[in-house]
Amino acid sequence: MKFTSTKIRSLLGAAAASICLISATSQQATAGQLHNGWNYGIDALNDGSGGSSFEIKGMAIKETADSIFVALTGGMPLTGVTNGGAADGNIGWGDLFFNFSGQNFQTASNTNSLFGIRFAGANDSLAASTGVYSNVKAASVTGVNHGYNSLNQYYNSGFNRTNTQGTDLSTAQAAYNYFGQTTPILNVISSGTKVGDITMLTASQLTAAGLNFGHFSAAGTQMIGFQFNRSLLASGSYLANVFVECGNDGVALAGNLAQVPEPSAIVGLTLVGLSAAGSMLRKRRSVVK
Ligand SMILES: [Ca+2]
Ligand SMILES: [Ca+2]
Ligand SMILES: [Ca+2]
Repeated sequence: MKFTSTKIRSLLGAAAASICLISATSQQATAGQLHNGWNYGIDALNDGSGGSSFEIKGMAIKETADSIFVALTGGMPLTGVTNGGAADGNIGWGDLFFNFSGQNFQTASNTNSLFGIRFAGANDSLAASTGVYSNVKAASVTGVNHGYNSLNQYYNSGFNRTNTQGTDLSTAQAAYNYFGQTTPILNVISSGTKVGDITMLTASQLTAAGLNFGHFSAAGTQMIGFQFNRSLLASGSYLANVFVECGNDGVALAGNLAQVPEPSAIVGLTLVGLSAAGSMLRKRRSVVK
């Protein structure tokens, strides 16, 4: 049998295609809504208490070989809004959490098992600076931000809507099961270990990376995004979530982060491909001779 270079290319192409298929499938296993490489959690468009500034419309996450991208949209600016009822005169975003533990949020918090990301430098987070934190415990700052003391109080005030915490925690009961019903809304990092920094991204950088909340009719007036090193987070199924500082709106997103390949594994895979090609070429040469 003769191995032509076309045949070798098609064999290697098939191998590459099957690797892509595996990684796409693993993300799809637990993701809500995938579009153009981003995993979206689209929030109720009418559950922001206090007006359009407090309305979250959605969260999206994208994983590449070396980075995690996060995007948030709605009416809340990165620097928050002026509010006389808040202790610091400002209400803004809380911190973003990733929970890989499979436990509910309070259990994960009590065992310092959360990852947390402070992305809003002007908020009331107890994390010292913006960045990615591991071994995180969470705290509530709704009380000093003119906010709700529990999800129960928020829903009883008339904000119980379908997709209350996005499409992945769509009902009040699902939110109670995960966050707790009458306990404080834990929305900032209380303690943890800083493991790395984040890089803020502009709306045009996010668009260039394939982000499109408009596909879900969920583009807000504010677009917030950032990027950080893939290796800073764990792998596997996660639930990510963020609330505003007052608890007036929140959104969650379920997904799956692929196993980070060891550098040696990538080299190994490449070597297997090269040696397979080399062996085919050698065979071809021997046939030609
Ligand atoms: Ca909302
Ligand atoms: Ca504040
Ligand atoms: Ca919400």
